[in-house]
Order: sequence, then C-alpha cells, then structure tokens
Amino acid sequence: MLRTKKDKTPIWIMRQAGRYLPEYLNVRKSVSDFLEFCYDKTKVVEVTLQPIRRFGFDAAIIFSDILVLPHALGWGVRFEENIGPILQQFKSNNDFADLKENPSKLEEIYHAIKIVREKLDKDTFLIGFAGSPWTVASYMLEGRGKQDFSVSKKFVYENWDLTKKLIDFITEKTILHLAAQAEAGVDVLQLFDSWAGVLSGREYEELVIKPTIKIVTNLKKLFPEILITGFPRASGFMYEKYIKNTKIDIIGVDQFVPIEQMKKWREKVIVQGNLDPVILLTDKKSIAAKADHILENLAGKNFIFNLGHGILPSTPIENVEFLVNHVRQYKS
Ligand code: 1CP
Repeated sequence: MLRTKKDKTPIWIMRQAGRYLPEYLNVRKSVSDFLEFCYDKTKVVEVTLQPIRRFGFDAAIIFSDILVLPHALGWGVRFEENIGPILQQFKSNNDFADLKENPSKLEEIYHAIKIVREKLDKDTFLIGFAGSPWTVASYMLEGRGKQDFSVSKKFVYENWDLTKKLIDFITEKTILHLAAQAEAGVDVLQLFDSWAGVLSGREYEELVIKPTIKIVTNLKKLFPEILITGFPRASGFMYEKYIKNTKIDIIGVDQFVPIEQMKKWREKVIVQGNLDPVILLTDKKSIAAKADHILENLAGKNFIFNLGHGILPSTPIENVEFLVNHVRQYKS
C-alpha cells in the first residue's frame, strides 16, 4: 500500500515548498498577491517540484493554501505581508449569500496537479489537501489568523445551529475540492485541522470528528484506493478517538504526542510526524539525536517521517539536507 524508495523510511516535510527556500522566494516575488500566486498553475507546478529536486523527498504536496476554498467560493480573503490572512467575518445566516460562487478558480489547481503527476517519477507520492471544516470555519469566524479563538469559540457556543450549518456547508465543498484533486491524480489527501486542538467535548465531536467521518466516507466511496491523512493538530487526549472513529489511513502527529502513543497507534494506522520543527534551527548533533529517537522507535513499519508542524521560514537548508540523509541512511 505504501510505496517507498528501496524500503527506506519515507520522508516529506509539512510546508516543504516555501519561504526557507531561495528558489521559492525567487518565484514568489514575481507575483505580489499570494492568492493570485496560488491560482497560477505554471508557478504552482514549479514551486511544488522545487523541494523534490533539491531533497528528493518521497512525497510532493501540491502548492496551495487551505484558504483558497473559501476564497474561490466568493468569500473575502486576502493575505497581507507580515500579517497573514485577513478574512471577511462570518456573523449571521445572511452571510451564506456571499458563499455562492462557483469555485471555477480551483480548476487551475486541478490542472497543476495533472502536470505535477506527469512530471514526478512514479515512486514519489503526490499529496493533495484541504483545511478541515473547523479550521477553515475558524478563520472565517475570527476574520484573521493567529488569534486566541475567543471570537470563533464564543460564536460556536452562542450559535450552535448556525455553526453546524456553516460546518456542513464547508464539509460539502471540501469533499468536492478533495474529490477533484483525487480525480486529477493525487495519491494521498491530507486534511489540515491545525486548530482542532482548541475544541473539546461535544464541540470536538460534532465539529471535528463527525465532518471528518463524512469526508472520509464520501471520498472512499468515490476513490477506494486513495489514502487519507488526518492532521488534528494539538488534539491531545482526543487523538485516540479521532483515529478510531474517523477511519483515516494516516494520522499526522504533532510534536506533543509521546512516542509510545505513536507506537501503539501504528498497529492500526500509518503514523506521520512528529519531529519538533524548532530542532531544525539547531545543530546537526541535536537533529541526529532527536531523529534517531524517533527512528529507533518507529522505523520499519507504518511510519512516515515528518515534522510535528510546518517547517519554519528561518530553517537553514543544510539542516534539512542533513535530516533527509540521516533518515535515508538509517537501517531499521
Ligand atoms: O507569501 C507567502 O509565501 C505566504 C506564506 C504561505 C505559504 C508558503 C501561506 C500563507 N501559505 C503557504 C502555503 C501553504 N499553506 C502550504 C504549501 C504546501 C507545502 O506544504 O509545501 C500548505 C500545506 C498550507 C496549509 C495551511 N495554510 C495551513 C495548515 C498547515 C499549518 O501550517 O497549520 C494553515 C493554517 C494555513 C493558513 C495560512 N496560510 C498562510 C499563512 C501565513 C497561514 C497561517 C495564518 C495564521 O493562522 O497565522
């Protein structure tokens, strides 16, 4: 099921195409607007392939963003330099009127996937992705990134039925977006639920687990061969329930989960993670020690090497090279 290069531990890195790479910055500077960049298929193909050329990762992830989906549906989304995303704020039922657009802009992304799949060698996976409904909704409710979630969570507690209606709406559109990526040729679909961990109890159950079950069930019906990764970051004690109930094939694990848990989980699912991205800002000796600890416990069965969250823009490239070689040389 899991193709790997000569039976080595497979490795890729979340946010592997991005700001730590000079060749990315070089292409990125040609377009001032980040979303316009995301819909330019020639540039998307180029920056998706850059980390594969440089490091020979076992998987490429199509260059895009989780917020292209609401944007393509007509929602106000823009990215400001050094600030991040700024969004129109979802406040009431009337706001559904602004979510009516046919997301034809996304066709560029599906086209880019076809081209990348043709260019990649067959041993390299291609990953498509979307934000999970809660994570996308949290941006729409907060109106921006990097918040304490008091606005979105207050909305959830005070407007339960409307929240569920919004989550249902995003869930339907996410299924279509992921199905189109599968149709275009990706091998794996990853759901980034970066903000799953701010919810608990009933809210986690209804806004994280149930929509994920719906997404997985629908996609598996259409594409029985596709592998689906769930990354419910910072889910702590809820991780176990998420794995059991959603039936995802691969679980993305953040850096806060103990390795003993990952060892237990990989009896049932493939585990992916969980090196702390900050370790890549240190020295080779520290990187080797942390990577070895993970490899000694997990290499050889149902394991994909990755970070616990996205690579930091200040990461030195030679540390990424060192990590990839180190993982490749490890004999399980
Ligand atoms: O100009 C730039 O280069 C902007 C920086 C940037 C980049 C490189 C943003 C803005 N998005 C991206 C690409 C991106 N986003 C990828 C590329 C594919 C790859 O992995 O190589 C992916 C997978 C994402 C997914 C994404 N976007 C997530 C989920 C993963 C995570 O890091 O938690 C989230 C939360 C976003 C929102 C987003 N987009 C960009 C920023 C700065 C943010 C975070 C905003 C915030 O809440 O602070």
